[in-house]
Amino acid sequence: MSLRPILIHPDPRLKKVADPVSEITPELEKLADDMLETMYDAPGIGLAAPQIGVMTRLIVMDCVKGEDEAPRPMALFNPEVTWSSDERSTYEEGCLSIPDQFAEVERPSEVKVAWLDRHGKLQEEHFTGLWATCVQHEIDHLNGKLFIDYLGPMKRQMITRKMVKLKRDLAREKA
Ligand code: K2U
Ligand code: ZN
Repeated sequence: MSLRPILIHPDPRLKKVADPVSEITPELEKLADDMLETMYDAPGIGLAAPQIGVMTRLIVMDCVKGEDEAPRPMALFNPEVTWSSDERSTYEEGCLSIPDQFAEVERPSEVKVAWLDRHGKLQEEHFTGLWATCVQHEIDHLNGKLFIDYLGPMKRQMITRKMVKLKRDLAREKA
């Protein structure tokens, strides 16, 4: 397994719609393992393939909190929301592609998601709480949508300007 660099907004690849997976190959299984390693290292609780520049409909998650519960690494190929609750919840979201920026985002409190697992088997699960927020955040990444797209234009522009400066400063450090 290997750590993969995470793209920072603004980046055109983060705004593209990712391509569906036709079959689960060993290469895609390795990609999922690399994404889980990259996610845990960040650290994060979710990661979508476009965030490491791979335009494929694959997301990984592990929203288990605290040491007492066993981790639950998940890899979802071609994930789709099949049902969402009328009830909505607000969560202060962040994003590994928009470091150190947080804002409240309102989303359906619960969702049902169908996907292909790493064995090519169709799965469906009802997500609630942080898992529901995370899976919706990750599926948005597959459709080129970022959490800042739910904010007003002023706040979105302020965060984008901060990221442009961050990328300029990082580039200078490397030079
Ligand atoms: O997709 C990503 O960038 C990883 C996201 C996933 C996420 C965002 C908002 C709400 C839930 C999940 C995060 O950056 S992972 C970092 C994190 C950790 C704990 C709680 C919220 C965010
Ligand atoms: Zn994100």
